[in-house]
Amino acid sequence: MQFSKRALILSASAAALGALPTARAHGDQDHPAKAGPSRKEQKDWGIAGDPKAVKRTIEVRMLDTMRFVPDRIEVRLGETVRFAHHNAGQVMHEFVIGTRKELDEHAALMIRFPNMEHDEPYMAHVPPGQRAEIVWLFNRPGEFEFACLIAGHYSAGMVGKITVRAA
Ligand SMILES: [Cu+2]
Repeated sequence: MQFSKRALILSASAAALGALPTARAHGDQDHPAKAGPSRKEQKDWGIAGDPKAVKRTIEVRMLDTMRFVPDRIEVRLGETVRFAHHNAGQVMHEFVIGTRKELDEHAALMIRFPNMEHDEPYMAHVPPGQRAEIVWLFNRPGEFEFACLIAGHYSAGMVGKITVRAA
């Protein structure tokens, strides 16, 4: 399931951009058998964190006004953060961390394929009234975003910023 989604993203990116992101294609070929939420893959915005390393929990509420509260988050480089999500709304919401470019591409796919299943360690899918959490290690500095990629939500502004600062 994950592999086919990744293939879908790669082929859609290729169609959109006219070129494959070679680093990613290479990585997929090297590690074809690894799948599942426990997989640790270095991304530009960090890597799946060890729950034992968590020293800080950030609560994030998801609202049907297509907003996250808070929508600005600052972390230190090297910090492992537990995000504790609460969907306070009546519809499904998601929390997906990424670069602006990755989220833009993924959101476009979600509009074309609204029922596409996707699950990665940097995502949470939270049904109405429910809670979820993810643990993420921010081991790359920079400006990143988090977004709800459910069709229509991202374009309605369901997005926030994460700044990772070197100490
Ligand atoms: Cu949403």
